[in-house]
Amino acid sequence: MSLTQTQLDQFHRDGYIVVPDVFSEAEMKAAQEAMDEVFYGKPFDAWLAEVDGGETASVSDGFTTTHDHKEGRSQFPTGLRALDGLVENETYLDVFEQCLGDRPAYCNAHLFLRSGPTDKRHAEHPWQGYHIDHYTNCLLPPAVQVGFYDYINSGVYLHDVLDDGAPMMVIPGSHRVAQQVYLDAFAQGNASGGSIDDLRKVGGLADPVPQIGPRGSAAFYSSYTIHAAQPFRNRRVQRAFWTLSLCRRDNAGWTRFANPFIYGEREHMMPFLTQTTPRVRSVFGFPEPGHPYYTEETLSLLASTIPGMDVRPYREAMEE
Ligand SMILES: O=C(O)CCC(=O)C(=O)O
Ligand SMILES: [Fe+2]
Repeated sequence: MSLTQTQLDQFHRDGYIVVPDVFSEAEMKAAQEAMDEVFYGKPFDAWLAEVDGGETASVSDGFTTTHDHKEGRSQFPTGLRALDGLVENETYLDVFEQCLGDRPAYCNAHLFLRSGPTDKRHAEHPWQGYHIDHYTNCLLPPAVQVGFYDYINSGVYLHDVLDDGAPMMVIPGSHRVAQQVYLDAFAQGNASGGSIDDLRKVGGLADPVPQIGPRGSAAFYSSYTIHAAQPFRNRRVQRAFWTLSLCRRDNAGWTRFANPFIYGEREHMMPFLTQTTPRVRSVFGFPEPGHPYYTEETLSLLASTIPGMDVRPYREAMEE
């Protein structure tokens, strides 16, 4: 099974799709047990019972770039077959390939956990926290075209994700207007890097939709798609995702150069990339001056997202 034309059209229109039945019940059960072991050192229910019994709830939510917990490791590969083996699912890879329109190349992958009892991984207000994930793997702000410079993030649902279990909030169609949204937001002082400070000040977007889905689904979304975390209404559940990001292979030099250089090494790499020459930046995957990626809009966004970077050589080559 891979996407029907209708599903593929939906992905291109909305910037995301949740595909059911990509993984089997048995695969998800084994993966969830392994993931519980990595984060809690025991099944979630056993951990929840301890929390109910008054023990201190302690779990490393979300992910970090050097994620070796005392219980296990959450960056790919974890060393646990029930988790690492999910990448071999042919349907899953087919869907990536269809959505990307090219054979895929690896950006990054990790376990992503939000645990109801302890979760703080959301903004205070529903209009806060909207962002694109693009800068996790790529330093090049959104181009006006979609489907070439963006990449695809995916989350595999190890269990049912219901409305009260903090499904991700996604804005349909936002990937197609991400460039303009960020240009406007920076002009209004309403953006910090990849984040929009106040969604209410952004006009013309559709209402956010919760990305619910049954166990065994896989969600796919463009790295330009604007989304946010929301709080758990039911704090007695967790949200356990196995995640993977892949980009187009013909564009991997640009879209994945951030990893590992700015994923785990960001604090060291960013000052260097900001100061260095266009020629050296191109060694790290930036398109060279004169490349059609550079426009007034992308240069404006680059100046906003990499403060201190001298964009003049790129502008001069554009004007030639
Ligand atoms: O999975 C969620 O609830 C949203 C989290 C998110 O957007 C992120 O960590 O980038
Ligand atoms: Fe995100």
